[in-house]
Amino acid sequence: MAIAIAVVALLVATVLFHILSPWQLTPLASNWGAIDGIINLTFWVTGLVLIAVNLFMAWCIVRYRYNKDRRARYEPEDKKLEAWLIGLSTLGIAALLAPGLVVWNNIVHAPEDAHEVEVVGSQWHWYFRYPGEDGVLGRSDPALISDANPLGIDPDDPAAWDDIIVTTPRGYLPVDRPVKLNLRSRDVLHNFKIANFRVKMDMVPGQVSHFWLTPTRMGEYDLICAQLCGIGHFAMRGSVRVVEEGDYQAWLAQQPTFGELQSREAPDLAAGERHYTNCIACHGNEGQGNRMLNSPAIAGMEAWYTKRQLEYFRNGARGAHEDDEYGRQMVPFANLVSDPQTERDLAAYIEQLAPVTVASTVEGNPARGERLYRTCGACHGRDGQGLHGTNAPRLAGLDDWYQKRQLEHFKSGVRGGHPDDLYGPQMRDMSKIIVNDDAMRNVLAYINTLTGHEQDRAQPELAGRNN
Ligand code: HEC
Ligand code: HEC
Ligand SMILES: [Cu+2]
Repeated sequence: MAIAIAVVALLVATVLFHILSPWQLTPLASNWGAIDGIINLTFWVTGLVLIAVNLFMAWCIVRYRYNKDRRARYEPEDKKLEAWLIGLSTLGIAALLAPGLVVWNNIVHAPEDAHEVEVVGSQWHWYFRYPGEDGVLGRSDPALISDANPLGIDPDDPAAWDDIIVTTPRGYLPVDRPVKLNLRSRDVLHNFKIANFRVKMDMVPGQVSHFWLTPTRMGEYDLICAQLCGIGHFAMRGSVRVVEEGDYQAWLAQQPTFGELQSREAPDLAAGERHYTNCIACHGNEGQGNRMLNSPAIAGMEAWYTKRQLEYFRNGARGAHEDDEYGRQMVPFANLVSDPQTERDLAAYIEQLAPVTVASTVEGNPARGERLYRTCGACHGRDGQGLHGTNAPRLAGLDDWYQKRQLEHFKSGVRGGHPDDLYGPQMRDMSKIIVNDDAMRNVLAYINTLTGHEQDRAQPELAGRNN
């Protein structure tokens, strides 16, 4: 009897938990209410079976409890009962699966009037491509992927030149317009998932998978990767903002086209050198840095990273936090170089300065640091050389006192916490694996031993195709 009561009590608790649980579906923001319908149907079918089976079990425990006058009979065959059981389970399972087939069929067949957008997954970032004025996405080929052409777009296809390339993990979609999403991957399996849209889909290297939806609700939605895709998987986050058509067009107009990116003039190093005179006072005439002025060595810093930081100093994503007294010093100087051509020239000049050997100021155990650095190396490169593919800068040749300050700032949110900071949040998550001062000293002591000479070995599939 006690067991029967326990079974029923457990059943009641389970059902109540389902109804009262704080973990419910996020608000629906697409036309795929049908998915919610299927989820509900699944809950109803499995829920009714759960209730029936448990009540039956409790009833059996009471009805057939031990009685010394009763003898059990062995009855292995009961055709009628079996027919009933098979019939009912068939119905239940068909009810579970059949509507899914219909909905799936809808999800992968975009309506005629859907516009196309491409999303590309990469360890551990998202890229977007919009078709431009002709409404057609140009051809792409993974073999064409390079630093200057991160999505491997085919320059020989005239339809590609007006394609709009978004390299930040933040895309836009217009509200109430059906969109067909074409999904690609640059490296391994990823999965495009926005919980509010309800649908998700794998991104398979070498293939284009697709589905469609109509965003129905304005707002910004978290985009996550739902496929365990390597060490930084959890940091692979982005967002999609659903806005009015007008805001969408205005945003698109601000993004560069593939043609613009390809035809940019080569940077002018002499002009870069002239602009660099503004920086010498703090960063030194050879970019060697100056500890007294808290200014790090920047010689050899990758141009893409320098440009990103200067932009962050200007738009407040870096250096605006009230506790960022050193970052704040950079803001006026970043403002000096807001012209895109000036910034390109200057960044190119800094990149070709020979990296300096920095003096080590921390004492730690490099052997221990090496273990911890294996995780860092997945993004920053095994030799600390920096990997453009993962958007993580060079660490070799960067002063340890400066790195320590940055890591502490990432941990406390002084850096990487601003809503306009698109790459810092990843490093914020990662800084938390440095659990204490010892770990900090050890990993920095190890980074001090790195030369940064090694080429992009952590991503051979990208490096091999650069030429
Ligand atoms: C008044 C001194 C000063 C001047 C002048 C100055 N900087 Fe800086 N810069 C700093 C400081 C201090 C930091 C470190 C900020 C921090 O700790 O977050 C820095 C950081 C940077 C960074 C970020 C480095 C990294 O590894 O993320 C870049 C890039 C940079 N400066 C470029 C420049 C350029 C280009 C100029 C000239 C246009 C310039 N700086 C002029 C003081 C200066
Ligand atoms: C998932 C990828 C990833 C991993 C793993 C990772 N980082 Fe980073 N890290 C980044 C990115 C991206 C940035 C650039 C952030 C930005 O642009 O502001 C960065 C920036 C940094 C910076 C600031 C560099 C500068 O010039 O200011 C330091 C220092 C750093 N990382 C150290 C580490 C250490 C140490 C580890 C291991 C404990 C680590 N990172 C692991 C992605 C990663
Ligand atoms: Cu992924």
